[in-house]
Amino acid sequence: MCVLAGLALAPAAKAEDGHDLWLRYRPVEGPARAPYAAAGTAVAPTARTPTLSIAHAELERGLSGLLGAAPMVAEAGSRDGVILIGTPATSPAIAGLALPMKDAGDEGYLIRTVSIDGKQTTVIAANREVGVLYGVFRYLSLIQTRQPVDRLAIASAPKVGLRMLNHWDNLDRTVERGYAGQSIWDWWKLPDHADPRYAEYARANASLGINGTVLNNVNSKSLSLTAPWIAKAGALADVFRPYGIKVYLSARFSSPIEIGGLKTADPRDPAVKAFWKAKADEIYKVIPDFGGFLVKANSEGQPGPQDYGATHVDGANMLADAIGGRGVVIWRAFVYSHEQPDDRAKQGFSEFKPFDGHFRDNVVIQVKNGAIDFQPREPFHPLFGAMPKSNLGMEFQITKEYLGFATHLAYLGPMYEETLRADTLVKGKGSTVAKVIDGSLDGRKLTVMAGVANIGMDRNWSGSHFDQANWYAFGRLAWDPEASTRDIAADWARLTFSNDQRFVTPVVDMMMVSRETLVDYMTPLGLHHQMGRSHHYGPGPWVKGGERADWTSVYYAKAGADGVGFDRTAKGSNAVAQYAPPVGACFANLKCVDEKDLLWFHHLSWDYKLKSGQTLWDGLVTRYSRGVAGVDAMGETWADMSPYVDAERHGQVSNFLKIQRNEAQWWRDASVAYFQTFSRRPLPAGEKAPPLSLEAYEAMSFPYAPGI
Ligand code: BDP
Repeated sequence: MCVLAGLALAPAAKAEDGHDLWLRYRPVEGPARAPYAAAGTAVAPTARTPTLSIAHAELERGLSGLLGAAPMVAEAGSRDGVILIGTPATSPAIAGLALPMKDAGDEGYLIRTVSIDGKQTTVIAANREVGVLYGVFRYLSLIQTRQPVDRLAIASAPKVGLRMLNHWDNLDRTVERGYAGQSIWDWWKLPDHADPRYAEYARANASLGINGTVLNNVNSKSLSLTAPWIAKAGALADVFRPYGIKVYLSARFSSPIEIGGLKTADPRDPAVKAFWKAKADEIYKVIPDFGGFLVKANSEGQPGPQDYGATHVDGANMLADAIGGRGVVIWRAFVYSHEQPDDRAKQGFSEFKPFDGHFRDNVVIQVKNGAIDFQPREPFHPLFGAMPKSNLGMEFQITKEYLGFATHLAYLGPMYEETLRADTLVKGKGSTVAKVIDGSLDGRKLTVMAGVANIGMDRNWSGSHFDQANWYAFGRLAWDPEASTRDIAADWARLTFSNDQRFVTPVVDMMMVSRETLVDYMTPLGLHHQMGRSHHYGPGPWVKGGERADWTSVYYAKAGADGVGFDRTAKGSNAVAQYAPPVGACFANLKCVDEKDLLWFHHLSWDYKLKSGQTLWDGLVTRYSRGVAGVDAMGETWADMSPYVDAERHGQVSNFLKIQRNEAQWWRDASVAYFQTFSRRPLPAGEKAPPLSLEAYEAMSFPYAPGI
């Protein structure tokens, strides 16, 4: 009785746990509803192929959720307001319309308002069935975000061919750098039991146009390439196939030894070649549309061709030959070795640039956005634009390993956009990273954008509600690397929370500054790699010693009595020389370099004068504090949003913002305490001294930090 009474009094915004992501299809209410009701809720019969059945069901689900109408089936042309979906091959009615289908490309779609037998009809048409599914999601999102749908003339096609998630999921269901619970792959019960989450996962990704997923960690185990595990991957591939998603596997380079009984994994050895060819054949028997291999080789202790005196080209091409025309080999450029004393930022370029033009056509070199490692801010990787005769793919990190795990609110759209819009200048102005990635700069056909997934078993998938926005933004940018991340944020906020402009405007503003706020309190002015050792949680600017210098913070900040920063000019490591001359010259020139990258490229005295007129020391401290104040501002904005968000989600975001506030303060205090031991200067006026001693910050330990 009591429970029922409580339910009856429930507030208008019903509790939500975030599981529905941006696909909530909550009813359109009030006057906004009428135009949509007129535009149509009747869906014409659709050919019942696996993919078109999913598209049809999604349309019915969306319309009935949004407009409340029981979807009616009506023939196109039988009345106004019918929606017709399909391909020219599956629908004679669509074929008869003679639409400019080439505008839809291979995977895209057209959405058009047309007249059929004098009746207004909405057509969602594509050349391939998966394009119809993408078009259905787009159509529904128009209603979800309250845009008109009565005179549509949309054509959209992805600019990047392979739009992929990389899961760093282990076979025991832990997730390397995962902050959203266990891996969603319940390997133990596969292949016999397919958890319903797999189809939900595929649906969510298809709604963004993501068309590939690497199931297992780049730090991989050979076991995943044995028959029982191939069968498990095959069961997942069967679920994903109708959603247009291909399965890929990370391949451990030493597998010929570990599971093939060979004494070597030398890529030039005929037995090794035969092993991989047979392995590929075995996989293709189970997964006929297998996407291919992702390989981390000779990086951070992983095996690779260099173990045998062979090269990345030998390794990648050998695997590419084993796969043949059936798929691709994605070979990561994230390589560095502690035996190599040179600046770690230079090593990827130094190892790969000389091989430009040597890789097979079905090899893609996957390059992280920056030259170190997914830091809160990095200048774009110098390999972009430097290998015009090779397929170069982008690797972004969606999971926030270095950006506050799941509890810091940081919308990564602007970070991705910053890299994608960076101008390499290799072919003059406008040679942006986006144009390298979409292949247009160098006429490359095989194009890739990959994101390291932030998905786990948490009900809200991503560990926090706002981290869903990073998955969403990644997918949208993979479709169109030149899209505006402000527009993407606005769409996401509307889809996920509310269309009320009193919500959308402040929340989008908050999202757009959130990553800069985080940079301020973690690594202002181009500092990088200052986090805690190994788990990467919290500040650790004092981290030094241990197995390798380039895993320490002191290697990167080089703080001393004389100043702070990593000199990458000609006087230092000369990493600037890896960029096209005008770009490198600008980075090297204190008058030209953007202050946001200052200490990435320069080692400067504590008294160096910033553009503001402040000294470097004062500017550093005030930026840390500005970051903390920025989190306060986010907390205030969010507090005002309670009328527009259900209490459950509002409460979780509020709590996380409190965690973020405390940790931002900790970052600021610990960093100030540490750097002050070198600057030996007082804090600028009005700045509070850190409450604890440096030793106290250094002594903090976090043995159970997640993600390792
Ligand atoms: C680093 C992560 C590590 C990954 C590595 C990679 O800390 O867990 O294995 O990147 O990308 O940032 O291979």
